Amino acid sequence: MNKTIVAVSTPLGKGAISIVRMSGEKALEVALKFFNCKGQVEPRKMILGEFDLGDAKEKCLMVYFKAPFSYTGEDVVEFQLHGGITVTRMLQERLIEGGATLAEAGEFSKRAFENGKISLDEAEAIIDEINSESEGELRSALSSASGKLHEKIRNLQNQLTNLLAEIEVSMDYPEEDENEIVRDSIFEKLQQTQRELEEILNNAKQARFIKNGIKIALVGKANVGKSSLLNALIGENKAIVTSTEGTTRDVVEGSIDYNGIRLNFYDTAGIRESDNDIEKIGIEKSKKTLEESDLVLIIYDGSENLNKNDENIKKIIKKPFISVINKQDKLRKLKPQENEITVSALQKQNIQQLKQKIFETIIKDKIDFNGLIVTNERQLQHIKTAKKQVDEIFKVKNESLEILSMLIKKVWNELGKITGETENEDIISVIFSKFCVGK
Ligand SMILES: Nc1nc2c(ncn2[C@@H]2O[C@H](COP(=O)(O)OP(=O)(O)OP(=O)(O)O)[C@@H](O)[C@H]2O)c(=O)[nH]1
Ligand SMILES: [Mg+2]
Repeated sequence: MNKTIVAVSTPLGKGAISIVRMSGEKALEVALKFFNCKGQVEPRKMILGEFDLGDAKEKCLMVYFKAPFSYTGEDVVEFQLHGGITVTRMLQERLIEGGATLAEAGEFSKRAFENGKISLDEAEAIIDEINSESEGELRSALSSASGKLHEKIRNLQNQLTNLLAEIEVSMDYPEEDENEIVRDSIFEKLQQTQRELEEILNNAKQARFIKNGIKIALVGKANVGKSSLLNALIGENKAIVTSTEGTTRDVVEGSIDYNGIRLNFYDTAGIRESDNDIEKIGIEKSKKTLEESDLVLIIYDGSENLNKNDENIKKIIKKPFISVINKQDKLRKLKPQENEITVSALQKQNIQQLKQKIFETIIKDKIDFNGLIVTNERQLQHIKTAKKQVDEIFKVKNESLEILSMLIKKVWNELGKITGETENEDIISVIFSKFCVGK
């Protein structure tokens, strides 16, 4: 028999209401040791009563979900109370005294999975939802929660099942030429699987942007206004600005959310020839930041003509970039070319347009929030492995049907690690341990 578990399900300290949740066979029994109310407790009906905390009594609401009609599929009791952290903790303590056990991280959802209430993929989407910081990420988590990825991977598994059946049948009729026809047909279908896996992997790149945000390096020669631009973009005076060349030495970071996507900006030391040791280190750091970024803003001082430093910088950049001509409030010597934008970091002109340009450059119209997005590193790894396994099969096209069949089964199993179809205890435990307690 499963233990009856308890946890606070709402973030402690935030919000006016806290929810304490219990799940397991003894949930109602434990609850009624402390909860007094008038009238009968009926499933799915909120009931007002008093909870005996020992020293005090707390007015609260209780609701009972009878198995299997609950989140976990077990008997569930939830208390809603208005008290702050202390009262919430006390209530939880009382339930533990009464026989419940403190839940481990993710245990509620693990039970929901074990009782067939949610798929493994949905469970992971719930983790993402809990941990997500920006709106875009949340939406992608929700879209996954509706089981889209799961459905897609299930379909791929079904395709493979059909293939396996086809091979199975043909092995019963081992005429030579028949076999060749089957082989062609197998590889034709396998190619479809390969394409679909590749498509999912391409989408995953976008998902990484949603989850971790985009790394944007601000580079340019000294004094063009990189630090001023960082400050303008994040709306905060984070980086030091002076009229002296070589002000910035360390990389300064600032982030904003734009259209639900996190933009992480990195202001760097101006790149130029320098004899100063500290500045040299700063310039090395700039180059490293450049390497790690997804997008680069190359900043020019529009009030001056381009010089050798500007040209050298342009040469070392091998990433997608946007040229930003700063100081448009001053005398204009540089005319914007295609894919260039003029701004004034000092007077905060065109900053909004720059953000929009950044957004469009990275995302273009590739992100489809309703589309299929893998939000999670573990799923991604399995899809990558499955794709590799399929690629390998193409390299051994002439192997016997038995061997091909075995290799295809391997792919099936790999995908099963996402849908939960292979029910390997190991992965299941790993996933659920990532939940916060109470979910
Ligand atoms: N007129 C005008 N001046 C600007 C603008 N942006 C920056 N400046 C000035 O240019 C000087 C250098 O600005 P910073 O932001 O420190 O330039 P930086 O590129 O970070 O310089 P380093 O860190 O030394 O490489 C300061 O005096 C700023 O006030 C602008 O849009 N218009
Ligand atoms: Mg600077």
